[in-house]
Amino acid sequence: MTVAFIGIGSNVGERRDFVRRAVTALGDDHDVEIVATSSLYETTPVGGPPQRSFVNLVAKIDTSLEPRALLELCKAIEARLGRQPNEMRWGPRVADLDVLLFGDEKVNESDLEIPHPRMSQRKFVLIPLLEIDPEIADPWGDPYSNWSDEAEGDVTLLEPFTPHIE
Ligand code: PH2
Ligand code: MG
Ligand code: MG
Repeated sequence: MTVAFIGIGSNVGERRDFVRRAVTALGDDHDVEIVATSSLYETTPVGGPPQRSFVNLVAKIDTSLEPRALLELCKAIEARLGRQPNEMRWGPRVADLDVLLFGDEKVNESDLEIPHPRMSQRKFVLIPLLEIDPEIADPWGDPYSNWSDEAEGDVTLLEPFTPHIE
């Protein structure tokens, strides 16, 4: 089993519901156990066109999947929640699930980079991540708390996470 962190965001429709449903779907997978979830945060969009603010959360999981299988699971959940393929990069989305960290592993492939290559520049990732695990460091031992002051975007606490009830 490996501890991994997944960043989840939504800025279309019932944003909180999409984030909750994404967490539920992750936890429903036989090979994933949700260990902790951050609060829900309202966050200003970073990059992309002018668009609605996001709701973001980070989930800490324990998984027996390999990184690529975890990526495929994230994509399948996005599709199940109604995400359209070929949408604009960094544009509006009902659900985005990104593998942020996977144990101490480093992955450098064209469609999968771990740690997530932009996570240390983004408050909407760092603030929820540090809420769950204030001591968390990258695979080279550099603590993510070093980055949170200079990172981009504004982040406001919305509410604690409560699971989605079907
Ligand atoms: N996701 C992006 C691009 N910009 N901004 C915020 N606030 N939250 C996101 O989840 C987000 C973003 C690309 O996936
Ligand atoms: Mg993303
Ligand atoms: Mg993504």
